[in-house]
Amino acid sequence: MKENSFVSADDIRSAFSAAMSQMYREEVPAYGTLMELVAKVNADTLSADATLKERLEATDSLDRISEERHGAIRLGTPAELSTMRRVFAVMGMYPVGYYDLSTAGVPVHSTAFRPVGEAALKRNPFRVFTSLLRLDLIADERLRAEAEAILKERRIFTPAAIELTGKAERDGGLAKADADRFVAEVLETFRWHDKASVGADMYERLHDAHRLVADVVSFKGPHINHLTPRTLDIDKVQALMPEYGIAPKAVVEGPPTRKCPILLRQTSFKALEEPVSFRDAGGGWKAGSHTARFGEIEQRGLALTPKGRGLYDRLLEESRKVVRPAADGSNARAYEGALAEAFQGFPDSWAEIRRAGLGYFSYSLTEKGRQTKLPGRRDIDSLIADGLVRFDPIVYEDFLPVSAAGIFQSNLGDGAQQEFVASPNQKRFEADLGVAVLNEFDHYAGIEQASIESCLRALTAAVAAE
Ligand code: OOG
Ligand code: NI
Repeated sequence: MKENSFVSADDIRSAFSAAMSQMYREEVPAYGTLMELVAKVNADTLSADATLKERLEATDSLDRISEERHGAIRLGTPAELSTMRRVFAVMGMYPVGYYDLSTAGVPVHSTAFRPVGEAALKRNPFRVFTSLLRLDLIADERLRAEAEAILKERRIFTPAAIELTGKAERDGGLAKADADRFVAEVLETFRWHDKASVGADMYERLHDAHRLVADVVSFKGPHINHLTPRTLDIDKVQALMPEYGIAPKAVVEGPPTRKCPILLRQTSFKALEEPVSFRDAGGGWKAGSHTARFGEIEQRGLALTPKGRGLYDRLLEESRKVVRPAADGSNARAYEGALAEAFQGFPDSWAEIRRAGLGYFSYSLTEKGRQTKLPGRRDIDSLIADGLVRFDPIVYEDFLPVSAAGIFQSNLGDGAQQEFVASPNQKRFEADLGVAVLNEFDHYAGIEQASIESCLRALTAAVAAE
């Protein structure tokens, strides 16, 4: 009885995503401009491409596009990460995937909190790329100890956010008034603070160790550092950004332009230098600045199987052996050329990709399939050949480590390039998180399999019902 009065986790997530978008629009006006540009390009793309529109409608995913965004935060301690996990769970967001960014010279490792399961994703696919700072990668032991001591003292969640999270866990959900309060309280964790919690000297020392260390340690909380809308044509948005007064990063990360989009393509505009003040010895404030918040857009395509991902990784590496994109954009055209050349090796029609087992697809009955009754089960390929079943790409909901590294780097500036010994430590991350992360491939395979089962059931159930 009681459960009926709970707001669903999906609705809480939707409300939270909308509140976050509103807050970021007020805090970073360029984000609002980007949202307008993306909405325009998406509308133009849909009116020019009837097949795409029909496909999105048929798979019930047209509505989610304009609602769709991801954000990113960087946390300082294991305790913050495990509490964040509990908070996101109230919104139906679970940790999927492990990303090691030490290889790219960024002292963090990460996961993405996101909805899992088709229905939840369709309702609202809001995701948060969540990184945990790795002080173990910082060489200066004294600084490391000082940073740890500072982080240990801070409280990134309001008491009410913690209390409501506990209540949701105990009762199995939140009623309307509590859910509203939960959204408002949790939003506080993501808010920008223009007063640092350290002095300018300490900030400088942290900054010298790595700009990211300063970003995490110097502030009261893990301000949201970008929110990323989903576009249906990233090349067009990239080309139009300067007209809207936004300077894009040199190259689009991820696969090249293709007829059939795969995985994820992303581009961003550089982080803004914003005024902040630091504590001074006399108890007053000293003016300074900090650079952390930026804008990003992304185009999502087909989720790849381990075989398809293997091919993607190999082709990407091949192209980067030919040209490594420079941050200043000086070799951007050459890089795009090398990328397009390398990806000749990746089939560019849905049918070929499916036949080669490179991607995950969702299967559904065609009109003819709905009129048909079969005496027994048949294999899916022959049902497609007979026009009874159609297949549509399953959207990639996750992130790409090489792309994420490119996004981090473009926002850290060239001066921040640093070498760390590659040291993925998923076990440590999961111990800090308090659970194992979900495996993304299992998840897509499950959605694909369920869609096949449901086609077969419907085709044979028609007979049973006769
Ligand atoms: C996260 C960068 C990664 C993406 O979309 O790959 C990311 C960060 O800068 O904190 O958001
Ligand atoms: Ni991002």
